Amino acid sequence: MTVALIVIVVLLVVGAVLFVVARPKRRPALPAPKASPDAPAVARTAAPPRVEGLGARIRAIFAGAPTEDAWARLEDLLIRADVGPKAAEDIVRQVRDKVASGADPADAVAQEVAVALGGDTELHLRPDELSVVMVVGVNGTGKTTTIGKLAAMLGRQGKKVSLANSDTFRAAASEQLGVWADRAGAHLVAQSRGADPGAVAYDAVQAARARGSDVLIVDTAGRLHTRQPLMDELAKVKRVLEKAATDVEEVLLVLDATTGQNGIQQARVFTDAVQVTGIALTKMDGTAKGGIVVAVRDELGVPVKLIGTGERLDDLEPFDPKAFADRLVRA
Ligand SMILES: Nc1nc2c(ncn2[C@@H]2O[C@H](COP(=O)(O)OP(=O)(O)O)[C@@H](O)[C@H]2O)c(=O)[nH]1
Ligand SMILES: [Mg+2]
Repeated sequence: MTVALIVIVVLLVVGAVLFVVARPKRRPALPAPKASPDAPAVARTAAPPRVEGLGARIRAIFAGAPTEDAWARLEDLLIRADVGPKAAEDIVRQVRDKVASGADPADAVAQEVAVALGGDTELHLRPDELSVVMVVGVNGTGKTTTIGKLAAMLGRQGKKVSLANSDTFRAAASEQLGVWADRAGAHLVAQSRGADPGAVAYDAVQAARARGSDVLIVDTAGRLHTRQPLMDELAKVKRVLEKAATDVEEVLLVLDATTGQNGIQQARVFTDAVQVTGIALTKMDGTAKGGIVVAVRDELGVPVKLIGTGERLDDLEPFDPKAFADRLVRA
């Protein structure tokens, strides 16, 4: 009996120690360069090494005259930074032209990345009446968290914000949104579990109007294992919102930056089902591979509008292509 007790206590202590030791550490979004400039362009593997210090590596590649090998290494470097093969090829082609006419390679890469990321990156909300923002994406990407942070951001701009949850399937979903509404000082449109998502959306518009809100942000379901019914449900919620309000100003797709190319493939079903107007790229604090922003923009054809950098209320930034490209390449 006592022996069994001692064994259990020892196991518990070992378990606790392992838990503390093995816990992943958070990484900064774009860490300072760890210069190993002439690391060889290794073959791509399923889990490519993190690319850190893109700028330092670009400068190292072009330390001498630009050779064919240097251009191939630049393309490989961009791909390993998650830029995506197609965008990497385009960027290298443009940079070659610029360098041929005397530009600095790192500057030219920064400029081309900014161009690739350009377009309309602003959130468009109505100044005069209720704006509706619908938020879609796979479960776990950070929809609810981003909605909380966005509500806080809009609140700081003096807007009255209502939040509604049209994922009535999960009871916990509404509770989580309620916690974020409290933190952000937003108004939560309550609904009962199991209600029809379209009906919830309709009631939410009425409630937000009655309350005099400037913005209504609608959280949605993201269960992928029932893919087709989910897309039908989202399309229906959007139609109901359009009917109840004047329009849906923004359909934001939330994408987890740490999922790389897989996340982009998954996101495609959403861009096909509901016309996505902007991307919120979350967990940029969890990846050193900022190039994913370029791949997302290039492969989904939708501008990145928001960047999530953590789990706190103010860890959301409006996306600024030029500042981002500079930060990526100067690192
Ligand atoms: N590090 C980090 N974690 C995030 C970020 N956004 C969301 N998360 C975390 O991702 C997890 C899933 O978020 P949640 O909002 O519930 O995702 P949802 O299922 O899409 O609504 C939670 O643990 C969040 O705290 C971010 O920008 N950075
Ligand atoms: Mg959620």
